[in-house]
Amino acid sequence: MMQVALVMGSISDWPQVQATANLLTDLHVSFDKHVISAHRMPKELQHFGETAKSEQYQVIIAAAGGAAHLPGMLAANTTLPVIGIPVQSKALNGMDSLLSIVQMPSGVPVATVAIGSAGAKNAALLAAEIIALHDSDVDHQLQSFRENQTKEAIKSNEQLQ
Ligand code: RP5
Repeated sequence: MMQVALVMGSISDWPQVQATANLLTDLHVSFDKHVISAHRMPKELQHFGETAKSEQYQVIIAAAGGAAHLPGMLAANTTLPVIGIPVQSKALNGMDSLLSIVQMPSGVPVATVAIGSAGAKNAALLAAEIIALHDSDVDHQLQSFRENQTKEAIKSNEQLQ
């Protein structure tokens, strides 16, 4: 029983999604990984969305590039929170992915993070913040993450000398 389903539209997305997986691990969030292509595996996509709640997932993170239907179609098939990562595509540098994911019409939300590396990390942090509402260990890891980040930012002043 995993807390988060980490789904990507293609194995070609994995190099970008790896940052999400690494941070989820650091934050003690349990997850499993899936390639589900919206256009190549439409039946599997529907099944995954429909059964995600009974599989006991609490959050779905979905990364996709180009005409990125995956996060929206997963969201259409579940009421679990879905976080969408716009993969940085080659042709349009991820603007296509971003607009496809963020512009969900009213009624079916996808929490969309930034294109590429920042978004991949923030997706993990946002998922962890949701999980932390009911998981004190994850909450503690998030507090430590923030404290370290602040310390490093303050310490970076030393580089100015
Ligand atoms: C999307 O199409 C995937 O999320 C990927 O970003 C993009 C290209 O996929 P491949 O043709 O590399 O499999 O579905």
